[in-house]
Amino acid sequence: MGSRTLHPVTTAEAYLELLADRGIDVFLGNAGTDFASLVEAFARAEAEGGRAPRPLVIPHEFVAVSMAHGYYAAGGRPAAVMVHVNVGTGNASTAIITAARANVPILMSAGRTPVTEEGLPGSRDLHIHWAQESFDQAAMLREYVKWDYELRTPTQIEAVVDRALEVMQAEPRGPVYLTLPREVLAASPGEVTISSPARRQVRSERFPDPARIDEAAQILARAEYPIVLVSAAGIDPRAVEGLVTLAEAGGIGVVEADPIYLNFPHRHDLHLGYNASGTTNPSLAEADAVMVVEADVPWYPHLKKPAAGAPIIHLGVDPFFTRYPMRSYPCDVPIAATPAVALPLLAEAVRRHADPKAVARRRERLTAEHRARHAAWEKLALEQASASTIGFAWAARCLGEILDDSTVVVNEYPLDRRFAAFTRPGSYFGSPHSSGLGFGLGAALGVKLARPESTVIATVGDGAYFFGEPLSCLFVQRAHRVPILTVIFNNQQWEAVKSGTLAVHPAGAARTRGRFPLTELTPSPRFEEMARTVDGYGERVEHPGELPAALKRGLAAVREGRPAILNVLCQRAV
Ligand SMILES: Cc1ncc(C[n+]2csc(CCOP(=O)(O)OP(=O)(O)O)c2C)c(N)n1
Ligand SMILES: [Mg+2]
Repeated sequence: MGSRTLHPVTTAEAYLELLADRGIDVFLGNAGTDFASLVEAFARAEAEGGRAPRPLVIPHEFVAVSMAHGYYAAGGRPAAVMVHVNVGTGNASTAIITAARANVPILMSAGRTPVTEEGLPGSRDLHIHWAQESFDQAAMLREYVKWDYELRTPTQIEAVVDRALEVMQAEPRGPVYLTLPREVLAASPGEVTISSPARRQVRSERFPDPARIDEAAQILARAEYPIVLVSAAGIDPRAVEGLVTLAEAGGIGVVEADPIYLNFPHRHDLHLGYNASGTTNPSLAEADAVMVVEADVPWYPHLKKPAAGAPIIHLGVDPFFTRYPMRSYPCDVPIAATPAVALPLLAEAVRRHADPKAVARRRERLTAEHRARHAAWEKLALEQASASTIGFAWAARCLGEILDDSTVVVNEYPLDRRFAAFTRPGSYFGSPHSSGLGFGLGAALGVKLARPESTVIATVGDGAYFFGEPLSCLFVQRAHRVPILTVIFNNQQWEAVKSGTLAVHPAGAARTRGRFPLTELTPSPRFEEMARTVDGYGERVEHPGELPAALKRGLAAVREGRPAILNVLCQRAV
């Protein structure tokens, strides 16, 4: 077994070497005085060719964590984030909630105010060092991280880093939180011998219980109208392939239930739509067998449910979503397994149990449904082409038209997948269901960082744009050379809040008076002018016919390396 001996001047240096040794290649930092020895260690690594992750300065913590999220989702490699003590942790917390609910591993860390008031290298030397102390700094994030710990002594550095990386990457994955006190970072650990490569491998696929696979296969094979509801399996491209194999083996329709990845190709004949409970998905109530695949919210019981007699199968690494306080979906057959592993096995079992004639009959019926639904969506989008203002369906369709093999879309809210045909695994990233607004911009930068060869488009509502710390994101695009095209679907309001009001009070005063206090975002800023602050490209688009060419101009700018913003003035649906 290999080992390496490090000769760090400080613990901070040993920490960075360890991160690099363990494959952490980016360090997204939002620094304060707690970073003293890390800044010094990065400078020494730069000067002396030492090993360290690439340091990127990120002007807002929320953006840093969102970037780490996108970086992992698009590239499969976790990043390290470090923020300034308790105050930086506060700013990062929304993005940590998002990563937790999406099972995205992030090595989240923060400094700790110096413990000692005098006497040690790094002891308190500013007013903030008293006021920034917390009794329990990790308490702020404890509900949303899988593990938290404080590095108390340099001796523990390897064990602590390895424990953090191990826990965050064990299934179900998620962020961890490590606090690093200033004196410990500044201390001289002497010679440090570490095992290298690390002997803490975690990758181990979860195989399903064969009896449950057989049970599920019999249910799916015998049903007349079986459907799959899937939200998040597509983070693993193998799962997309597995789902196609299963659907074809059994003549099973697939609905992407509020998808946060591309789970199933849009144009596949067995794709039945995008929303489990809404009017856009009549399948749910008709289905006589339902399989839920990595979907925390497969349907909304308050609005629509599967038929009472339909057996329900749940497949996922944690099909019970054990970190959710309350969730009561019926589950007749649980399959706790990695979808990419379980789906081909299930397809095989379905093939064994199914009558090929029945499969062909189901496929025919589903294909007809698929075509009818797609034709209706196409009609709706095209009707908006000649409207006087830009509708969301038309905007989504125009965007769909410019997608090519190198384009990746990160969507926060407005892009309706019915109108934009995504087909490639890894080409679409949506906002996780905890919906801490602002995720999209930072996540898109993380995607670009992970896949520099891709053209990345962030689609956001005007509301989401405000939340995303847009100036920080523009800074990052230019400073770290990760330009993206941002398309703002600007309806000058928080339409979701209006719709929510109408859903609860369909005949209330807000509706009858046509007044929705706390939802208006007027007068709307000239968002496109933000691009000028970083020598980027900005354009305002108001008419449906102008949108295709404007998107092309935006793409051309971003492919030249300039951040681009399209402020698309959209029609209000409510
Ligand atoms: C941090 C945070 N604050 C508030 C909300 C509540 N919220 C959900 S959707 C929404 C409006 C989003 O506005 P926009 O992006 O313009 O999309 P639209 O609703 O107009 O389509 C708000 C405020 C949230 N999800 N997250
Ligand atoms: Mg809006």
